[in-house]
Amino acid sequence: MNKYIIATLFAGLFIITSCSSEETASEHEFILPDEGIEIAEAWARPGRENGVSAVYMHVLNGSADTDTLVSLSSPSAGLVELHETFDRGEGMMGMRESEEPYFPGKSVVTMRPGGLHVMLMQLNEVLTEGAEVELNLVFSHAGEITVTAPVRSQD
Ligand SMILES: [Cu+2]
Repeated sequence: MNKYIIATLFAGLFIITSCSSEETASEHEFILPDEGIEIAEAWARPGRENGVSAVYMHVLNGSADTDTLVSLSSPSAGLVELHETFDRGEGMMGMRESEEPYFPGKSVVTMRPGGLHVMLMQLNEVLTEGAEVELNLVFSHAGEITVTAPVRSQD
């Protein structure tokens, strides 16, 4: 093996490792379903009664087409919305309802703290660590999916 080949191998290795950002790394941890949508590793934050919580998860769309999240509900919350986090400027972060509830085909969308999340509002029960929250997601193609998310304080 001459010096040129070794240098090329190292360069290739560097490109591979530098490309594996958090987002692409999580895509490779999951095997997409043959069709439709699967939810992986859902979890929820603790919350007080009448307060709020957030649910995070990986949405695996195995279908070739983009799917749209058309409705969200939970027996534990009066109001459930898909939220996105945005930069309000001056170091302040805000969140608002996502106007693009789209999940591209053959890909994984990750909901995580500081990013996209399902917001539970008007909680009708206390969500303590170790409890579980049921969440119903309705997609235009994949239909209704019910997820049981364990409550924990850290991701
Ligand atoms: Cu939110």
